Amino acid sequence: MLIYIDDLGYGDIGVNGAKGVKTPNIDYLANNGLNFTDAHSTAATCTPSRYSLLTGQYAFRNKAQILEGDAPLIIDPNRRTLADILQDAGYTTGIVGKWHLGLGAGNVDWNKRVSPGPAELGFDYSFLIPATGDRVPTVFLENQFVANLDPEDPITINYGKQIPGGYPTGRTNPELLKQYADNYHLSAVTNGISRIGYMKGGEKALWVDEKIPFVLTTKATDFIDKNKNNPFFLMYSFHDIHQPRIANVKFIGSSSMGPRGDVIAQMDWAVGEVTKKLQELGLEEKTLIIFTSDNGPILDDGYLDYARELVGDHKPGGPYKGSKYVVYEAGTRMPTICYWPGVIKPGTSQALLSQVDLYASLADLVGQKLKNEDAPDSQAHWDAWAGKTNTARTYLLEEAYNYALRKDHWKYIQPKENATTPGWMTAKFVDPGFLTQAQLFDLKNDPGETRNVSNDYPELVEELEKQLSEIFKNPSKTK
Ligand code: NG6
Ligand code: CA
Repeated sequence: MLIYIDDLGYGDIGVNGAKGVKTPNIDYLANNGLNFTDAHSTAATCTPSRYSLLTGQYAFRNKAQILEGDAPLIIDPNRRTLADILQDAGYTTGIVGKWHLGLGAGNVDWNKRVSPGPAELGFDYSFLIPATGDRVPTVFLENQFVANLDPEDPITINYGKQIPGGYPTGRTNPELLKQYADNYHLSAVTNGISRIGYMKGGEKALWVDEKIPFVLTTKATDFIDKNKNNPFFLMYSFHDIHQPRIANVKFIGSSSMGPRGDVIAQMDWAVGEVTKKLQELGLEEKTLIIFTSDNGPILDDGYLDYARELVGDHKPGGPYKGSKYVVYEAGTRMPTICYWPGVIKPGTSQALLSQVDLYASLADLVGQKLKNEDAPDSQAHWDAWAGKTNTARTYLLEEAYNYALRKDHWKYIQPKENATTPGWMTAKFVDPGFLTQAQLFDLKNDPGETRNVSNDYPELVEELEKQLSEIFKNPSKTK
């Protein structure tokens, strides 16, 4: 089972030093499993990370970027995905929660089966938030049909302009809003929250944000129940802790950090529910749980929920610099736990690993041979995920608005010249979106990336630059 959290930072869990919120259920997995200190998502944003996780291919090779809610599926159904591998190995496969990889082939009709989608990529079951919580359509899709859709009230969405008869917008009707948003998130208002994009219809199918954790957790535990007698793979892909951060009343005030902390507590509760389900069914010792996140933390991402003001001395990125979107370590260094009682010994691991490696590593675990064209950037490191060795990758690519390459404790950030940081980024970040200077950091002595030593090690910079251009040109699974 893969538990994939959205926008959770390295320092947002108790075992990694969280201050303003308690995460007892995640801490339980970490204390009784293997807690990784240097495991990475492939990118500092969602779509690219998910793309790499499922395909074993770096996102830049397919120009994967954050997608709007009406974008076509970005994974070619002919490509063998991680779900295909597990299906081929006899597992029943399911995904519950955030998708954000696009759906259909353009001009989607949301009132019919939306295809291609998860089924065409090897998932036997799907229950999806199609894109993000802050993008239309704000409805769930079950097996690629909008759940609870009234055929008399069909859905249309538009990312360009208001649809006649569409939901009012946050711009025209701010009095409808329960959480105010910036100019980029002021379109269709559903459930009192304005989103990116315009929408009409589907009123009975609209999700209620406060209930999302319960709906998804029930779908996840139902899937486990149904498959308790056969091998299964469940990807429980959380909406939490992405914005809009609208905690259920049960969790309001459960942290000292306002909505962002409260949805961390809510997410931790849901992790506890799925873990408990496995225990109840006696499946704990038969199930590998991987817990991780798709990209680094972010305080203000467009809604007025006072995350920045209330964070106190809690450090969402732990000791690391940067955030979601940004190439510094906190952008991709993820809270990561492997839990499998009886198989994986409790402890911590410093192994340098990327989520792109889960593909080949899990294929090894279930005995599936990869074809040459499968998973071009995925390295098989099951022994490292299982804690049998601390040695894993030599090189590791980090994708954001810049590219960076890790080699052991060294980190090289490639400069991006003549690039313009998007306006909404400059408004929000102290660190610019694009970094225009070459930077080299020695993370062993400077984990916070404060001293650029590129001038002291010109040969290393040259080697890492060369290695990067090699990765850009060729599959990197053997490097
Ligand atoms: C950004 C959105 C942000 C969030 C993010 C996706 C703007 C200005 N900002 O483009 O609100 O939705 O995309 O987050 O549109 S992610 O975790 O799915 O990558
Ligand atoms: Ca994310």
